[in-house]
Amino acid sequence: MGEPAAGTISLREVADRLGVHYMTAYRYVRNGRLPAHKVGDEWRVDPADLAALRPGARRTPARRGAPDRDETRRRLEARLLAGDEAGAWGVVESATAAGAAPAELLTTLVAPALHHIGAQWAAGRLAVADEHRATAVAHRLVARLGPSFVRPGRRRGTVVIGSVAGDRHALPTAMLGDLLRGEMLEVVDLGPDTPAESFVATAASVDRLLAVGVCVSDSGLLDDVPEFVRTVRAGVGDVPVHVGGAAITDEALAARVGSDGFASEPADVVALFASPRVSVLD
Ligand code: B12
Repeated sequence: MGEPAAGTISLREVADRLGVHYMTAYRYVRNGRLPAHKVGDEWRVDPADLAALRPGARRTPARRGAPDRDETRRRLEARLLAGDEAGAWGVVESATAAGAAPAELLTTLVAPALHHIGAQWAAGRLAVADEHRATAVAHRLVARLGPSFVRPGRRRGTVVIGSVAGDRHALPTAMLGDLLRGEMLEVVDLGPDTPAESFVATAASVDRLLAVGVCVSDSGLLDDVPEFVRTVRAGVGDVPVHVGGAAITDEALAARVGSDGFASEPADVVALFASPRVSVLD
């Protein structure tokens, strides 16, 4: 068991300093309002974070009654990095209670938290272990939110999505899949590191195929993508093959790797897959 970091205080002391019950202080930690980390069985808090929690020092919401989106994202990010699923879910629930729809939870809360974690890692401020721990919790949040995207009714058609061979990122297609399901599309998500042949075989096995989506997060794989897309395209006939994700930064690059379309904003991504120009298949 590690030693508490110098200067940090226990939750009991937090409760004393705030003049609240121990369980109230604990709730602040679990719902992400108060950053804390665990040493053995004990939560430790930096007094600077405690000062920021005091009413006088609290951030003013952007709009009266509206939760501050950045603040909520920061709270979620802290819980992800602490590996605290219950606390992270608490943040998601409080955003839901404040009116956020499931798609908004993914696009304005979970994805931005992950993007920020990625940027912090790239800047050398987080270790890869932190990123792994946060991703594991994010996977569980996405899984818990999954059923809320499924509605009864006729599907517009099927899309097959997955990450390009060699790309280990699984969350982008999991989240993209839910956004598309929420728009009445049937989604087959092949997950990370999918061979081109698996895209082809799956595409041949589904009803009313509308489009294929290849996700590329790691730009180190970009050289292989044009050949990959050619193989997929040769196997799926006239169906559009879209390439997107963190490594596909603009339209020109999308075209260069052989994509039929480009979109980066969530609403445009959904529109790209649900585009009427592919409705001939129905
Ligand atoms: C979690 C994570 C990991 C985890 C993945 C675990 C898992 N099970 O998924 C682990 C630790 C394994 C990992 C590994 C690596 N990672 Co990483 N990772 C991330 C991180 C933090 C989050 C990814 C994520 O889930 N994002 C959330 C999703 C929802 O966002 P999104 O991908 O942008 O998707 C949205 C849109 O792009 C779009 N979209 C997604 N797919 C598609 C497809 C189509 C067709 C379309 C139209 C749109 C679309 O819709 C989504 C919803 O809006 C990102 C940071 C980031 N900016 O995303 C880095 C990031 C993607 N990783 C990065 C890197 C460099 C790596 C490594 C190379 C690091 C290394 N040296 O080992 C390895 C690569 C391993 C490999 N071969 O794949 C870089 C990539 C930079 C680049 N473009 O090349 C990023 C951007 C971090 C950074 N800022 O530098 N990573």
